[in-house]
Amino acid sequence: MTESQNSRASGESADVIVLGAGPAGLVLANLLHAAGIDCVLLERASRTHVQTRPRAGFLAPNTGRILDRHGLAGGLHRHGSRHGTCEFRTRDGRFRLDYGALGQGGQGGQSGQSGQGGQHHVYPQQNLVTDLLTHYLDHGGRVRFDTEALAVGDADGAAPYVTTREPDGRPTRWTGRYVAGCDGRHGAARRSLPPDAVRHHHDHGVTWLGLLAQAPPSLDAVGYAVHDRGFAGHMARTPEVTRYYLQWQRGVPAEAWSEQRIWDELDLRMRAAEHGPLHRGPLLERGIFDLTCDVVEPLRHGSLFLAGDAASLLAPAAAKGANLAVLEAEILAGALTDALTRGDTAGLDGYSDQCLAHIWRAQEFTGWMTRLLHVAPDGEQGTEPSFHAALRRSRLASLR
Ligand code: RFL
Repeated sequence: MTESQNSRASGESADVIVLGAGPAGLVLANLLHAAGIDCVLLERASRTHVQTRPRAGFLAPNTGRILDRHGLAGGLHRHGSRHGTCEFRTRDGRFRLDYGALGQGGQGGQSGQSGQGGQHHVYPQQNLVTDLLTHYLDHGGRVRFDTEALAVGDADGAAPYVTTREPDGRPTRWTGRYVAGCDGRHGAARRSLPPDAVRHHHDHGVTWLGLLAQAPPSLDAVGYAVHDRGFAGHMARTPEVTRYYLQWQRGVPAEAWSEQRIWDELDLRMRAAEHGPLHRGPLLERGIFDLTCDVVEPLRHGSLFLAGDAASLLAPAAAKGANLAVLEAEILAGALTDALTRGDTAGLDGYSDQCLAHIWRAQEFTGWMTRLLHVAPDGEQGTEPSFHAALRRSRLASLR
C-alpha cells in the first residue's frame, strides 16, 4: 500500500494532531486510533527516511509490556533478541552483571504479558518504527509525510492549531482540540512553548564517537570498557551489525581517524588482548554525540502536550530515551482518550507531574552511568585525575 492510499485526504482538522512519527508519536497515534479517537500524524520526513533511521536498540522490559498490551509487539517478539547481561571490562579484570535476573523479583519481573522478567529486547529502532507505522496504516490511521509543523498556535486558547508546510510547499493550518508534540528536541512543539517554560539543561562534559559496524557482535553481552584512555562500548544490534562507542575528544571531527585506528583503539580499550579480539568490519556510520540532557517543565501548555525527546533529552549512556517515549505515549493516550470520550480531564491534568517523575528518575540513572563509565569528564576538570579514577574503581567495586 502506498502512503497516499493510506492517507485519507480528509481536510485539515483532527481532534488530536500528533507531531512526529518516532516511537512516541507512533505509539500515541496507534493507541488513539484504536480507541476511536480522530487523530492525524504529521511527519516532516519521508516514510522511507523514518523507517531507515538507525538510533536506539535496547528496549526495556516495560517497553515490551506496553507494546504487548496494545498488540504492537509482534515484530519485537519475532525478530528481536533478548539480553539480560552486561560485561564491564576494567584494569582489574572483567565481571558480568546479570541485570535480567535482578529484575525477576522486582517490578520488572512482575505481571508482564511477555513474562521475561528484567530482560531487555535488542531490536533496532527503525524496525520498531516500521512495525508501528505499518500497524497504524493497516488499521486505517491517518498520516501525512513530508509535512513539517512550523508552529503550534493558540495552545492556551479555545482554538488550538498547527501551521505546516505541506509536501508541495503550501502553508496549511490544521485545527484540533489537542496537539501532541512528539517531534523531538528540535521540533515545533518546543519552539511553541511560552518563554517562561523552564528548560533544564545539563552537559555531562563527555563526547562519544558513535559507530555502526557491518560486523557481528563480539560478545554475548553489552560491553562497557572503563579504560584510562576513555570509555568504549559494545552493543549488539543484529547478527550482522554492531554498535560501538568511543569516548572522544570534543571538537575533533568524526572522520579524523582511519577505520584501522578506530578498530585498534576499540581493541585496546576493550582489552581484546586479554579477552579476545573484536569482529571487525566496515564502518557503516559515524556520528559525534555530546552527552547532554535536558528537561522541559511542565510538559503541558494548554492544549499542547510534549512527549518523548520533545519533553526530555537523555544522554544515550543508559539507553533510556526510546523507552521513556513509549511510556509517555501510553500515559498521554489514556489521558486524551478519557478527556475526549468521557470528558474526564484528570489524566491530562496529572500528565506532566506523572511523566516528570519518570523522567527525573531516568536522568538520575543516566548521570550515574555516565560518571561510572568515563574518564574525568570536562565538567569535573577541577578534580584530580587520580582521585576521579579511584572514585570510578570504587563505584565499580560497589556494583560488582
Ligand atoms: P524521534 O525518534 O526523534 O522522532 C521525532 C520525529 O519527529 C519528526 N519531526 C517533525 N515532524 C513534523 N514537524 C516537525 N517540525 C518535526 N521535527 C521533527 C522527526 O522527523 C522524527 O520522525 O523522537 P521520539 O519519538 O521522542 O523518540 C525518542 C527516541 O528516538 C530517542 O530517545 C532514542 O533514540 C534515544 N536512544 C536510545 N533510547 C533507548 O531507549 N535505547 C537505546 O538503546 C538508545 N540508543 C539513542 C540510542 C539515541 C541515539 N542518538 C540519536 C543520540 C543510540 C543513539 C546513538
